[in-house]
Amino acid sequence: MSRPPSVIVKPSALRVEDAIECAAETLIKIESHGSVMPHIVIYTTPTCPYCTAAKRLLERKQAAYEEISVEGDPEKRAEMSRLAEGRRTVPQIFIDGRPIGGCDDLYALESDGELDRLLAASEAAT
Ligand SMILES: N[C@@H](CCC(=O)N[C@@H](CS)C(=O)NCC(=O)O)C(=O)O
Repeated sequence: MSRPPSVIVKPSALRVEDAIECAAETLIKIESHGSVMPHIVIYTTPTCPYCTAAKRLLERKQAAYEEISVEGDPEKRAEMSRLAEGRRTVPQIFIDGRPIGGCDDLYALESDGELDRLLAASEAAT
C-alpha cells in the first residue's frame, strides 16, 4: 500500500487567490526575518513584571511577537482567557495559536530546550 501524502488539500477547499496570498505572505516573512518565524502573540498589561520578563526572553530569542494589551479591556481579557483554556493571569503566550501559558511556562520551556524546538518546528512547518 502506498504512503499517503502528509498534507491533503481538498481541491474544493483551496482557492487560487488564497494560495497566492499565502505564498506572498511567506515570501514577505522570509524577506523580513531571513526565515519564516512563528506567529507569537502575548497578552499583557503594561505594569506586569511577568509580562516584561516573558517579552525579554522572546526578544533574546529574536522572536518577533504581537503584543495585545488587555488593560481596561474586558473583552480582550475574556478572549485571552478563552484561548488560554481558562487561564486568567497575564501574560498569556501563544505560538502559532498554541497556548503556551504564562511567563513561568515560557521559561520552563526554555530550560527544557523545548522553546527552541517549538520555534524551529514553526519555522519548518510554514
Ligand atoms: N505564574 C504566572 C504569574 C502571572 C501573574 O501573577 N500575573 C499577574 C500580573 S503581574 C496577574 O495576572 N494577576 C491577576 C490579574 O492581573 O488579574 C506567570 O508566570 O505568568
